[in-house]
Amino acid sequence: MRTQVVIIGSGPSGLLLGQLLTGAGIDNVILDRVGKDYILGRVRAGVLEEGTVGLLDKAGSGERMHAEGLPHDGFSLTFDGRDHRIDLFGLSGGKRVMVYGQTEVTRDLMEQRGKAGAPTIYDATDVEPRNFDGEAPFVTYVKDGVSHRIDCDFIAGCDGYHGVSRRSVPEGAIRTFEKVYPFGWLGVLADVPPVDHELIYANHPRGFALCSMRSLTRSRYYIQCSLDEKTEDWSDDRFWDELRCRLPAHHAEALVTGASFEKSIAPLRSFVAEPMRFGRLFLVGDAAHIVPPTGAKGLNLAASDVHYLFSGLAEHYRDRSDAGIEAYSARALARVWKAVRFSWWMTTMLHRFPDTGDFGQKIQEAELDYLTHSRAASTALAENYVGLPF
Ligand code: FAS
Ligand code: PHB
Repeated sequence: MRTQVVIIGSGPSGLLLGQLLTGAGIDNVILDRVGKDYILGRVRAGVLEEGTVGLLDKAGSGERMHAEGLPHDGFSLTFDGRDHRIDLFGLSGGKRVMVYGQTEVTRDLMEQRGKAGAPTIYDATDVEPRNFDGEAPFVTYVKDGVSHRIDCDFIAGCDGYHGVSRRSVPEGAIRTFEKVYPFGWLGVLADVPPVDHELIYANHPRGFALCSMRSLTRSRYYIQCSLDEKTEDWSDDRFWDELRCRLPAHHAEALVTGASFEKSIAPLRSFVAEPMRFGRLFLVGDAAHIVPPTGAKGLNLAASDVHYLFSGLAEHYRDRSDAGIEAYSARALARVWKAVRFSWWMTTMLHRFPDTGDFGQKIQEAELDYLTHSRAASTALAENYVGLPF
């Protein structure tokens, strides 16, 4: 088989890139090692920046998002029993975020790809990007016990943190930067109305908590937990009691609880691989970088990578120019590092760190007090949260 671009990974990165390429008449094949249902079963991001919304519209996948998504103009920070709203819309010059789950984004993109008749090969094992430092790259894989090869012009490694693409790069050609946080997030999904009309990020001496949502009848909650915690040790009642302890009284009293239907623990790390291009192989999204979800940047960074790579590939085929491809890594990393910084800053400000003790808690409360009483500081928070320009 031959195509113009092979995309490894059918998550948001791969599907969004595939949709944009197909729309531009650039042939592409997506390979994934698992099936659709497994991918749709993963519960992840919930907040989309305007740039991401615009790309989904451009990909023809925005209709249900606009119909069912929830535009949010702000969120609350709670600390020391107080509640302070960050007016994203007012502070960012009229920008907002869209609350719409990654699962639904993925479902919409899969549906659009099916309608376009673009090929996706699921349950493809032993996927290997090859010869990408030459002019004739190709990808091999196994499907139902049969080995296959796809010759192509370019390979997009959209296969996430644990994927094969980054691992296929010669060790000396890549540099990685990493920070692992000494805690995780225990998250639940429940069909109960959200505790508030906007998100709540809570700093508390017992640990961080986040009140989010997927709709007006489905809530997503997180509490910071130690890395040795297990979901089986957390009954719903224990989770709801701990969440109440970390919220100001008026929110704790308003909390509607119920049976969770998803419960998981995610570790938190900051990770960046440089560069993001190796000949005709490009790393995209989580394959190249990971951020702690505190700043709601993971999925949105994947989208800006896709924007830069799609622009470069379109220029290559349309204008016979490789300027965009040559600039991909530097352009993407410039935005990635700003989001990595913001996500680290939000995480450091809101979570309980074992080794900083009471002094650390007082410093965090002083930073939050300054942040919520300084227009300059709140503006900086708002413009990062709604998303820096592509
Ligand atoms: P993905 O990991 O989503 O997709 C990669 C795809 O590649 C997968 O379908 C996988 O099956 C496939 N693949 C992997 N190896 C392969 C191989 N060898 N061969 C073929 N296919 C292969 N972000 C937020 O903004 N907010 C959040 O709250 C949030 N929560 C998260 C919780 C968890 C547990 C995780 C892991 C991430 C979370 N993220 C969050 C970040 C997440 O949303 C990512 O940024 C987003 O999924 C990135 O999308 P992709 O780059 O497409 O990678
Ligand atoms: C979510 O809804 O899953 C979510 C929202 C905001 C974040 C992280 C996760 O910062």
